[in-house]
Amino acid sequence: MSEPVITSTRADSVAIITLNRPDRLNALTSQMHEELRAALAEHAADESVRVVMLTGAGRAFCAGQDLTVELPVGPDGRADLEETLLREYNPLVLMLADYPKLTIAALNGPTAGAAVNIALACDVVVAAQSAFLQQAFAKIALLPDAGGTWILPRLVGPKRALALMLTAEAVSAGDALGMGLVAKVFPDESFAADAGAFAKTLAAGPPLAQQAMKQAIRESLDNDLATQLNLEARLQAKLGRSDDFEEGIAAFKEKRAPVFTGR
Ligand code: T3D
Repeated sequence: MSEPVITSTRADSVAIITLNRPDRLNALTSQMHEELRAALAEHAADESVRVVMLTGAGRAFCAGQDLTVELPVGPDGRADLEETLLREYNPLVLMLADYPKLTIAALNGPTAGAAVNIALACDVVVAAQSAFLQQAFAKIALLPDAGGTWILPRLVGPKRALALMLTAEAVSAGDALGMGLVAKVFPDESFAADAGAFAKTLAAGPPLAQQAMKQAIRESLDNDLATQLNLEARLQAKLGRSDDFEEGIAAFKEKRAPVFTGR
């Protein structure tokens, strides 16, 4: 049995999944995909987990697919990349897109290739000052996968998305913040503590409302305004009947911090 390549730890209601192959800049392998999906599934089923944070061990977040492993080969003797995408990347991205907890990608350092798009599939991305995001695919004559061609034009617009893909240029954390790819940038020295504190703040938020926000944002991409207004009304009706709404109102009146239970 090979050594695990991710670690999974807990700090109260925040679960932290760390990609752990620092000598390969945490590049993704089949084993890592398998362990990652298993850890995500475990935290999804755990009622006490509110936020899952994904980060990297050592100096990088993740350098994308491990380019040194043997790739599946098709009947023509050439690499069969579709097989890997259908078996590993696509299920991971779909799992993140529909995940029942909040997810944070905490980019502690270089983030390249599919790792950028996996990070963007998380709900919120935070980055260390020295981190960068690089759609590195053009350098090896591929197109961005793991949902990159879907998420990037929606986040930065089609022209800028294409330019980032064509040039494969590294986007600094500061520029990524300006483009809306990253929500917060923290100093390198205090990154783990700052990202952890940020995760804790989100974990204290109202889980049902947070999930409703995720759903509304996701559906807004395909909805017209009237449909979206109806969706908001439907979701708000449910939230209005929740214990957490009562708690929010009570806490406001009593001038104290609310304690949300997700009910
Ligand atoms: O179906 C499919 O399989 C296709 C799916 C594709 C998905 C993808 O993600 S394709 C894109 C793959 N990723 C890349 O092309 C990025 C490759 N890495 C880099 O460009 C650079 O390493 C970075 C820009 C990320 C960081 O540069 P730097 O200078 O800070 O570090 P380095 O010296 O390049 O890397 C340090 C070590 O990590 C080095 O090993 P060594 O020389 O010390 O033994 C390097 O080879 C290794 N490493 C970095 N990236 C990968 C990797 N090893 C395997 N796979 C990698 N992706």
